[in-house]
Amino acid sequence: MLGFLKKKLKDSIKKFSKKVESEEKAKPVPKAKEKKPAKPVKPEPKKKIKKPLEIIEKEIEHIKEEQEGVLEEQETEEIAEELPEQEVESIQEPVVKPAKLEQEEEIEEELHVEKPKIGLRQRLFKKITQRKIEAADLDGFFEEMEPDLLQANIAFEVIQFLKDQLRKSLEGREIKRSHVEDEITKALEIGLLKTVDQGRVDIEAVIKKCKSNNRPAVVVVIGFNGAGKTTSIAKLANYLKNKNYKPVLAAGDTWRAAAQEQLEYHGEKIGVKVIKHQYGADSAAVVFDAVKHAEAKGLDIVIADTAGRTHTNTNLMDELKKVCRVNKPDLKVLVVDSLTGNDAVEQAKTFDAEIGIDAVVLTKVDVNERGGAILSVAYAVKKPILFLGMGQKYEEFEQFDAQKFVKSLVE
Ligand SMILES: Nc1nc2c(ncn2[C@@H]2O[C@H](COP(=O)(O)OP(=O)(O)OP(=O)(O)O)[C@@H](O)[C@H]2O)c(=O)[nH]1
Ligand SMILES: [Mg+2]
Repeated sequence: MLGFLKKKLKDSIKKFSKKVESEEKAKPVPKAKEKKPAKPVKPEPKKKIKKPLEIIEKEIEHIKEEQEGVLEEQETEEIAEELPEQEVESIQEPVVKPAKLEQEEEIEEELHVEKPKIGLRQRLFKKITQRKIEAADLDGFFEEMEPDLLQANIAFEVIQFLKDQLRKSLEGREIKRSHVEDEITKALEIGLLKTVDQGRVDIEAVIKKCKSNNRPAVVVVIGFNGAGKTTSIAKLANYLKNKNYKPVLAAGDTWRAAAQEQLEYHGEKIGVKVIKHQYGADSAAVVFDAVKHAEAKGLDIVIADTAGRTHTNTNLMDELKKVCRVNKPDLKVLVVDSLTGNDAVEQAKTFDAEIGIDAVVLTKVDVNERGGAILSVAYAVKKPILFLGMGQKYEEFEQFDAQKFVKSLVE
């Protein structure tokens, strides 16, 4: 489950931390004591060479970078300012270049350059063990990761959000090189959590609140064709029944052939009554009857099925609005097939805009390798995920735990 997404996240993190490590290897810092003995100078006629100022400046800069990392710009500028013209003229070009450290010492001696005040060892140690994360590092990270995230069905707006989150957490921070993998994982975890954790809906608390008002809770389940509404209704009823609540189901899909029989089949299996009318009947009326039945029998919750519909079907959307207007549900739950690609976000946004949803159930997560829809839908509608459908069996229905979900992606 979600193997593709997990693998892509892990690969990107590993690549990023390896890159930082390899930079360390690519720039070994010479030890101060490892001076190479200067080769004997060939007895060539000594020639005075006038070196342009910028060449000497560059030389100093290069030597210092080699020895102790990047020389602070300010220092170099100061050296340049203090450099008198005559002294430049007096420097002789060596015939055979001595070892860099020796060369640096000579030039510094000639130019009376002050040695760094901060201990070299400390500087070197800091440079080797720590690394500042720059904007370019994160750009590189996302450049590599973005196609994978898109392939995993993560919406573009979610990727942008993750980028911003990572920038906020990491950019400009000095991070121990040995901790890069941990730090980026942590930052990604926080970003993913902010994406998918849109609060909680405690369905038991809803039932209890309604019970204190002497009425059953009413839940209307809506969504696209074949998303898994009817199956999820049966799973939810089974879940609540196992917690000693008394549910009743309303066969509000009076439109699709065999929809009522399908719900009755599940009702029988889990031992929960189903209220139904004729096919073609008013869906709002079926739910209304189920609520009356629950009130009369002292039941705890009515869970209403509705016909699957495309979010662009105006007639069916109007029917759904009527169901809600007449029965004033306590929860309107949108069921989304997690296998749906980018369209999942569009579906969720339209259902929310038209009907106003309170929570989401994502189904078929058990057969979903990509997983992007889970992140994208939650982020798009900013509504909590209530359950994940994890299979065809009634008990394969998991209460959504955002932290656990995100941990499982990055661990
Ligand atoms: N693997 C898997 N299959 C699921 C899950 N949830 C639903 N299904 C299957 O998805 C198919 C459609 O499920 P339904 O519950 O009929 O979907 P629906 O939204 O009610 O469909 P319509 O009423 O036609 O709009 C069925 O074959 C279910 O068994 C799930 O979590 N995992
Ligand atoms: Mg159905």
